Amino acid sequence: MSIPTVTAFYESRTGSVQYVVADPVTKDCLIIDPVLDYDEKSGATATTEADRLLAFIAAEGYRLTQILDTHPHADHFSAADYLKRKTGVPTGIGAEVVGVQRLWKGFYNLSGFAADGSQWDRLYADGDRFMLGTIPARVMFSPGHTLASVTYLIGDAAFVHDTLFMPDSGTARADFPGGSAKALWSSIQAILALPDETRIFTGHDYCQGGRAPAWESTVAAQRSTNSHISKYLTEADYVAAREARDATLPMPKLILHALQVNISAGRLPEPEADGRSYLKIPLDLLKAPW
Ligand SMILES: N[C@@H](CCC(=O)N[C@@H](CS)C(=O)NCC(=O)O)C(=O)O
Ligand SMILES: [Fe+2]
Repeated sequence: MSIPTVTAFYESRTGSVQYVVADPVTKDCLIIDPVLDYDEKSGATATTEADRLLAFIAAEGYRLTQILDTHPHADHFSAADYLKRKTGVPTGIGAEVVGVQRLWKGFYNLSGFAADGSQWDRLYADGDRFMLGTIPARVMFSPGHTLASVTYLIGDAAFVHDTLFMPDSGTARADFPGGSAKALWSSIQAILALPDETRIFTGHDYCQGGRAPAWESTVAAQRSTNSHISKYLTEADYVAAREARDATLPMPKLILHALQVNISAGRLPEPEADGRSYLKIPLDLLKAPW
């Protein structure tokens, strides 16, 4: 079994986990789900998190080969575009991102936007394979949380992002536009069918009960102790419970900020005549919390 070296970088503002995954033999590495810092109160952006990843890669003597996202995020900006401009390394995401682009192109009324995935260098479909140095990798289409979500299975490590969280935190929500609790259930079953010892790396941790952030588990641990999986034994039970819980959750505070950036691979809006970029917020599009 090929065992990549996985280093996680926790971003506490949004509870996101960014990964550098490396082949210890060749020192080839890739990045999964890098975060571009954004403070919605001031509108300020920064590249502190992304630069932290690059500094680590340089210090380890790794060679960066790809910059990947698991899905267009609803709670933070992707740093993929920044990292690509800085390093020249190709970006990638699941091929169904085109569906998410179409949805949000409509929601934001972006008439000139190319909803064809051309903002990324690689669009990965279910079953696509690539190598990380000497380590084989496979892409699993994992829709549900979004209609474009993918899992990257790299050697013995599965980067499942917002499907399974840590076992004490259950599973991701499925109520964003294009989400589906039924699809999420199927995606989770496919992940749980991987070998027991497969390492599972989640994309978020919200520090359940105030514990320290955590991101690594195994298929065996998820199957036996995940608070949603071990409780709901049938698809119908899971879907009912998921939909009931999702109905109580407010939208992520950055969803309308983030999607317009993330459907462009993390590119900030084109500067206007004054040289400044502006975000667009559609009113009365999403459900209110009241
Ligand atoms: N409070 C967070 C919520 C973020 C959120 O909704 N996260 C998604 C993943 S992008 C999720 O699945 N959350 C599960 C939950 O809150 O139970 C925010 O406003 O950003
Ligand atoms: Fe997400």
